[in-house]
Parts: sequence; structure tokens; C-alpha cells
Amino acid sequence: MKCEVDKNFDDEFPWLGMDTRTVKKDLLRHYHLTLGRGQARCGERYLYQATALTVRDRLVERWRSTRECYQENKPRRVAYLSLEYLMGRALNNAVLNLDLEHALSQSLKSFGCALEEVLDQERDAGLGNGGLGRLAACFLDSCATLGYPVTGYGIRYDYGIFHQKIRNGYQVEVPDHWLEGGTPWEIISLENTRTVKFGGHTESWVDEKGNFRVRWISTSDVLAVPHDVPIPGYRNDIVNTLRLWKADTSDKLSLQDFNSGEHHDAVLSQNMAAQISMVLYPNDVSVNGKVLRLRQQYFLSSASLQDVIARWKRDYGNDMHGFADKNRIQLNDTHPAVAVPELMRLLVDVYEFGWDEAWAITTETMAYTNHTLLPEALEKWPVALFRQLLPRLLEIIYEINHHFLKEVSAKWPGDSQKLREMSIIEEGHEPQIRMAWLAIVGSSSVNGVAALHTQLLKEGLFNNFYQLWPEKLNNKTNGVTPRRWLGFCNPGLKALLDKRIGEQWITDLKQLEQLATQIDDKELRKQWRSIKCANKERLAEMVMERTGVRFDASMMFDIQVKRIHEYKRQLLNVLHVVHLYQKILKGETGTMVPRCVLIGGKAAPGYQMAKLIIKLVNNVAAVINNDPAAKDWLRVVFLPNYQVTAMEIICPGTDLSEQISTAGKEASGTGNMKFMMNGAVTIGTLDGANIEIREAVGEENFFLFGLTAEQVEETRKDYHPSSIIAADPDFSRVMELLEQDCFSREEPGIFVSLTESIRNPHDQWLTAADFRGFVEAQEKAAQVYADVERWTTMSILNTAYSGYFSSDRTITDYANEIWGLGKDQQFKVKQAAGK
Ligand code: 26Q
Repeated sequence: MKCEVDKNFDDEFPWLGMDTRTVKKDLLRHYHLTLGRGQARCGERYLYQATALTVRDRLVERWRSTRECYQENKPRRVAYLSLEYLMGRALNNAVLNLDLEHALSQSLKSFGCALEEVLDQERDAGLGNGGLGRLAACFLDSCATLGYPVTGYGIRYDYGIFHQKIRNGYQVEVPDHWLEGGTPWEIISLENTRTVKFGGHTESWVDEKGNFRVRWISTSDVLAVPHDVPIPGYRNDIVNTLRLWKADTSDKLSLQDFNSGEHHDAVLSQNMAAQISMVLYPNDVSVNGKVLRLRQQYFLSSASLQDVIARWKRDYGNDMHGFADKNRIQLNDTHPAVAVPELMRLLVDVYEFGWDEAWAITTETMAYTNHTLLPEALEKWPVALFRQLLPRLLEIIYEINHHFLKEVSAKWPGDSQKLREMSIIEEGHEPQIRMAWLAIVGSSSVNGVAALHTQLLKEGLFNNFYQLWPEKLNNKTNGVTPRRWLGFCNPGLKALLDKRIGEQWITDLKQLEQLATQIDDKELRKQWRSIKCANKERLAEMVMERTGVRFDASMMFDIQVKRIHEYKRQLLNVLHVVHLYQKILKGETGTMVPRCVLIGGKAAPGYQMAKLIIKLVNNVAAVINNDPAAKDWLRVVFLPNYQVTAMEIICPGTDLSEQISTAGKEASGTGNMKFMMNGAVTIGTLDGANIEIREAVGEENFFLFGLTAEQVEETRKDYHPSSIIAADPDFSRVMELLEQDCFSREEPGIFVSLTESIRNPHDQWLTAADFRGFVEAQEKAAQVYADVERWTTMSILNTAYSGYFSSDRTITDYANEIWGLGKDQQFKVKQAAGK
């Protein structure tokens, strides 16, 4: 669809110039007038703000024209519901999408300032934990770039994911007050404030038409105030919206309250309400059953659905019958799954639909993405909590379950076990609501995030549902945005690609395959290496600044960054590091290549084992880095506070990407894709999207090791890690060093739970089973690395075949196969002539 910008408005307010002269004038105006700064230089902070405002003005005008364009064409729309968005920094993204880099660099020169310094002032918007939150951010980028009318809905947390400090090797969590000093990237839309109900009770009656009706009354209401963030597409003049809800009280401080002595109460309720959007929950076992988390989930779901319905009414009037034809709602995991009964409540209680009609609309509209196979990570909420907080929703969930179980009985007559297994309500001492079951039952599409993950969902966790509704389950392998994860984070490589294969790859990543045809070009190979080397220098600088450890760009950079979790097996990585150290001590460096090993990531605050792994990495690093014998061969760091912005430096400077989870546990992984795009070679297990990465790049360009998901299940039945260790002298020696406190001289015994977990026959993660395979794959990687030409080939081919892992491909698949957005629903905004 093509859109012309409103001509009348356009004549009155011609779009702001994008040339250096105009941009510079605006920058000065914002600096002097908006921010009130004088002649003296007041530091980069104000320059950052003036730059951001200058860019924002240009986003806002495109935002308006995009809205008008959607309004005019009335396409089907998608609401993406997510409790998390890991946006990182916004300024550079906007600058490059709007093609303002040159104009801004020039303009800032007159302030004696480089654009990079200004960009560096911005704090990360860290409104997410890890992969799931960053995926949501990449998806929004692709939706805007592809011109799909998709709105992101989330919560505007005052505090995002905690800032990680390391003290004496231990993780310490510091609050992330990212809004301090304000953010230029949000515009408050007061007129779209929604009211969300909590508590109270329900009451039924029969209306004048004789219909059974329910109302939910005596509630404590909370206001949801939209803070809109612009999401620019890549050089297409489209700006979509991320609408983040901030909670506010509905009992406004009135003069009357004040006079009648109720001021205190009013302030209290302000606090209660504001708590909802105060802080992002870390992905932590200790969060289970926390009321505030459920309040957040319902707050997001209810406000967002009301918002979608309000737009429907504006565009189509009060009759909601065509609603499902014009709307899709994508649930990012089960976190917003309460949207299913909430949409039913709105349709049945407020818009007076009959149950069956409301259910048809709801299930046609909803789609659910699953992100985990770990059964312990599946969300459940105590029925008692629901009754107290969301009494009307509990009634609706029971009703949904009642109808659903009739369907189960029809398919499996007399099978009471099936009924128990599939019931949305898990019976027991404390009955619980199974949110994944609710999401599956209430959606027309259920997808996994990588081929293996989806297959395992079908065979395992969701097998009953797969038997009932085989057509519901589908795969959408994750992707990452090539703008941020190649274009912006690796300017050196971007320039080379532009020169070699043209500039189209950035929105059509399959074009990278052209690189393969140039693989023998000497000049290309030389430049490829020199870019990688420069990126390694840049990473080394960051490592030095943050840890004081010197990384040497001539050594192999072996990197593992991701959340710290036992299934991701950072511990296996450490075992290998200790093994290398031991070989160095024995003088067996013959086939070794010098390495710099970097591990980074946050541990959930209540996850003791994960926190101990961080301490182990730090202690091992301290011993190795202080041993002169190791200096030429091995350096190790734990990089504190891993976040989006750090990854932008890390992935371009990586040689070897560690993707070593226990097979069958990592749903997809997305860091693996960022590394691949930037020419890192993967050492990995057959898990998540690693499998597809290996297929894309060819098995000869991937260092494979470890049990398959199937073998993992087999091995568990008869697993004796201590025998594996005893039979392997290298492994024995590694365990000995750990168990004899060689890395815990000051605090003997602190790592016992880690070494015991490796020796435990019930070790879920089978670390010992994969040790030997891992060491061998590492030796292979070292051997190839020593052959510069072979490594260069592998590196180039990894980039060349990473096209499939663009989130543009993923979103195109969501659009075609889940949302039913064809080519005709893709927008191209045409700017008025002469702009
Ligand atoms: C749950 C309950 C209470 C509080 C927090 C949570 C919570 C929060 C975040 C539970 C899980 C998450 C995040 C999960 C996540 O990031 N999963 C990852 O999703 C990626 C994108 O699909 C995959 O690539 C990863 O494999 C998967 O681990």
C-alpha cells in the first residue's frame, strides 16, 4: 500500500530539512532555547539531549504521517504484547535509520564534539531480562522496516534490569534508575489513558432482555498512562509505536480529600498504584506467586486490549463483529496470557456478546509464542490469588476450562487422566492456573522459536494439545535485526559489504551469500582480517577499561555472553579454561593457540548456583591472569554488567562463539545469530537455532560437540559422572584443582556445590558427559585458528550464510503465516515531493 502525506498539512508545515545547515540550526536552537544553555560548554550530556531532540523532531513528523497512512487504509493491525523490551540505545539507531549521520557529525563539530561521544551519553533502556526482551525489540525494528502496522505494548518500568557490579568476585545488584535526568524518547499521550480494575467482587443479574449478566464492582482502579516511543523503520519514513504504560492512581488528590483529612489515604493509594510500573522482575524462581507480578501482567493486558478496542471504535463504530478480521494479538510467552480471559470479559460483560461469539473472536485474534522447554519455567498462578485480585477473570477462566474439557472428553471419552493433564486448572493442595494451557486454548496459533524447539514442544510438553489441534502448532525460528547487529555495530564490515555486494543487504540479508562467490579474492580476505582485528582492538579497550585485564588482538577471542544459567553451561566453559591452564602448567602448549576468554552475563538475584558460577569465573580469572606462566597463552575475564550496548562491541570482535547449552534446553538463542553475522565461528551443541545455523553454514564451518537432545534423555537414565571423570586424566586433574581450592585459597570450600553438581548422577545438565567432546572440539577450533586462511574462509562463510537469521525473515513469516498480513498490507509511505 502506498500513502501520500496529507498535502494541506504539508504545505503549512513543510518537513524539517535533513541537510547539515538546517540540522545545525535546530541543534543550536534546542541547545540554547529548549535546554536553556549559554555560550560556555556544559558537557556532552546537554549536547546529547539537543541532538536527540533534533532527531526526535524528524521522527515525530514521520510518526504522524505513518499514523495517518494507517488510518486512511485501515489495514489489519497487530498488537505485540510483551512484559519486556530490551531496546538498548535509541539515538544511533534513529540517526542511521533517518540517514542523519553526516549532517549531525558535521554540526557537532562546531561544538568541538564527535558524534560518538554524544552517542555514548545515552543509557540503555534495559526493560527486559535477556533473549525474550531483545527479540521483542528486534521484531519492532523489522515490523517498522517492512512497513507492517504493528504496535508494541509494554510497561514503562521506572527501574529496568539491575546494574551488575562485581565485588570480591561476587555479583552485587544495583538499581537501574534509567530515567534519571529524563528520556527524550517518550511522548505522553494523556488522552489515551485507560482504567484497569483490581480486587472487588462480582455480581450477577438478569437484564431487560432476559440475559444473564455479570458486573465486576467495588474495584480499586489504577490508571494506565501511555508513554509512546517512536520505532523508526530503515530509511522508509515509517515510524511505528511502542506504547509503554505507566501506572498512576485514579484517586486524584482532590481539595475535598485534602480538607477532609484524607490526603494521607490519597497519597497512599498513589503509591500502591505507582508500584505496578516501578520495577522489572528479574527472571527468578523467587518471583513465583508474587502478587505484584500478576498485577503487572493484568495491567499490561487490560490497558492494551482496551486501547485496541478504543481504536476499533474510533475507526469502525460500536459494532464489534468485524473485530477479529482487523486485529491480531501476539503474546510474547505466557506473561500476558491473562489477555485471553480479559478479551472475553470485555466482549461478554462490556460489549454484551454471547459466550460462543466472544470465544470465536478471541481465539481468532490471539496467538501465543512459547520461549522455553524447561517445565519448571512454565507459569502457574494460585487460584486463590486470582480470586482475590481478579475475581471476574477467575470465573471466566473456569468457564473457558469447562467448555474446553468438554472438547477433550469428546476426543478422549472416559480418559480422566487426559482431563487432569490438560485442565487449565491444576488440582491439588493449592490449585493453580496453568498459563501456558490457557494461552494455547485461547489462541489460533502456538509457535516455538526454533525448529528443534517446536518439534520438542509437539513431542513433549504440548503433545496432548498437538494431538487435539495439530494445525495450531507451528515454528517461527528467531532472528535478529541486521541494522543494529551488523550495520550499526560493525561499521568497518558494513563499509566492506557495501563496497563488495552493494547496499541492499541491510534490508535483504540473503544477499550476503554473494560473499561466498568472492571467497578467493585475496583483497577481500585481507580486508576481512584487518576489520576483525580492529574490532578486537575495540573490544580489548573495553575489557581493559572495565576489568583492567589486557586482551591481545593477536590471540583468539573466545566469548560466551548470555544470562548465567546452569543449562547454558558456563561451568563447562570454565572447566575447559582450567584444563587449558593445567596444560600450560605442564608445558603442553604444543598444539595450543593463545586465547582470550570472556564470559559475561547477569544471574537472577535469587539463583545461588548461577551467582556462584560468576564467582568461580572471577576466581579462575584472577589466578590465571596473575600467573606469568599463562600470560602468553591464556587470559580470562568476567565482563561485568553485560547489556545490549556491550554486545554491540563484543560480537564484532569475537572469533569463537560459545553456544554450549545442554541439548534440548535452549529454545533458540539469538546471541548465536549476532555472532554469526559478524563472522564469528560457533562452537556448539545441537540445540536451539544452533542446528539451523550449522545447516546454513555447512558442518565444516561449525565446531560441533556433545550429546543430542535424544541422547541427553537416554544418558540421564544411567549417568555416572564420577566414573567419567575418573576415566579421563585431564578431567580428573581439572576437578582436583577445583576441589583442592586452587581457585579459592581465601575462601576454602566455597565451590563445593558446583563440583558436587558436576559429580551428581542427577545433574540435569550433564556437564561431565560433554566435557571430553567439548575439549576435542576446542582443540579442533584451535588447530583451524592457527591456519589463518582456513579460519578466514570459515569466518566469511558464517557471515555469508547468516541471511536466514534476519528478523526481517522471521517477521515476514509471522506476517504471512500467523497474522495474515499479505504484501498488500505492507506499507510504503511516500514523502511529499521535494523532501
Ligand atoms: C517469569 C516469572 C516471573 C518473573 C519473570 C519471568 C520471566 C522473565 C523472562 C521468565 C522468562 C523470561 C525470559 C525468557 C527468555 O528470555 N527466554 C529466551 O527467549 C529467547 C527468544 O526466543 C530464546 O532465544 C532463548 O532460547 C530463551 O531462553
